[in-house]
Amino acid sequence: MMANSPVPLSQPPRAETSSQICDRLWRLYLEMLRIRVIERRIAERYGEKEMRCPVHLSIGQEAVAVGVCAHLRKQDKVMSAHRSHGHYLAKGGNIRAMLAELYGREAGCCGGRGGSMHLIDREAGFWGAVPIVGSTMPIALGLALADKRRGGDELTTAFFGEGATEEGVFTETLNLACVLRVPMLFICENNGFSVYTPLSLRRAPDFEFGSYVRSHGSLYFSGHGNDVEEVFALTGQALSAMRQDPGRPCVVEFSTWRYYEHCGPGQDDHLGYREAEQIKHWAERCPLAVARTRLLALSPALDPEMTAAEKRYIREIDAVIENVRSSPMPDAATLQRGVFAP
Ligand SMILES: Cc1ncc(C[n+]2csc(CCOP(=O)(O)OP(=O)(O)O)c2C)c(N)n1
Repeated sequence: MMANSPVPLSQPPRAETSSQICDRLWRLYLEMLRIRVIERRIAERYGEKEMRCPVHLSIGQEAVAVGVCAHLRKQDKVMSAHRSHGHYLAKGGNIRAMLAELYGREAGCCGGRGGSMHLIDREAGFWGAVPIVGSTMPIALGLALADKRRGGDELTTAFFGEGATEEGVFTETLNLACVLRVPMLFICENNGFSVYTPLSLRRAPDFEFGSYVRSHGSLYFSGHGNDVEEVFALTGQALSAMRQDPGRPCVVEFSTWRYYEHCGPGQDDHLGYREAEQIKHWAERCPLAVARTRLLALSPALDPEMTAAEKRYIREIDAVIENVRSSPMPDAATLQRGVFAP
């Protein structure tokens, strides 16, 4: 499991052999494949109307979740937003608790009350997904600040889309992190759209996100989010820059693309809000296909192993789904649990 990497953040990376590089890419690929298979199954079974919550699939964006989380230890903390399945899984979140949550079961990670947008697995260091756009960031900053005050060495990472950076709370959180010198990692997944609205209608043509971030006093990196090796390498650079400048937060922006509709199990390119050329551009850059091509060039013998791994993940997710479907619904007597308002 990539999420529990034995390499502490405090150690700089060593020079690697090509077999180590191939081995790492293989593990990154497998983790992306696992997430893809799980989300594809969610999409395929959604029409049965047993998952009664909205789903925001991250199909197409797996490389960011996997490449970033591969650097994190179990005790490092991650928070996410409405599109959180990939982050939860890449951080080592319990798959049965996630599926049970989507199916509204008692065994769900929120007791079946939250659904897809409220995942949490603190044991795995996944401190929660919050679907109020942008609101994850100050909570994550609070976690990071608490760790800093306790003298801990845990790293807190917040994943969010570029739409969240248009909320005032992004500026407030980033500013406070810089002022209080809290070394938090902000990972922005820029898929170009806030629901149906492209960036070109949301930012002035000369708006420069990196300069904006840096002007607060934060570190900033950007790169291709559909290349898992680049995500891994860039995150490594970001962490190393943070180590060299203790107390400085860092924003890393990755370009990427969601292949499915904003919310739901289908595709919606027929609606015409994304240009055919963009769709083609990103279809040719599927993060799994990019990694697969590179892996096969390094080691053609992996081809049958890829097929076998996919079949294994499908069997595993199907078994989890059947187990979850036969598990109990929450007891109606507990309906008010967690309700604080009168
Ligand atoms: C404060 C707030 N405003 C609006 C919404 C409705 N909404 C849900 S997702 C979304 C788009 C978010 O875009 P982005 O942050 O880029 O993430 P993406 O969906 O592209 O992954 C919006 C506007 C919300 N959930 N919360």
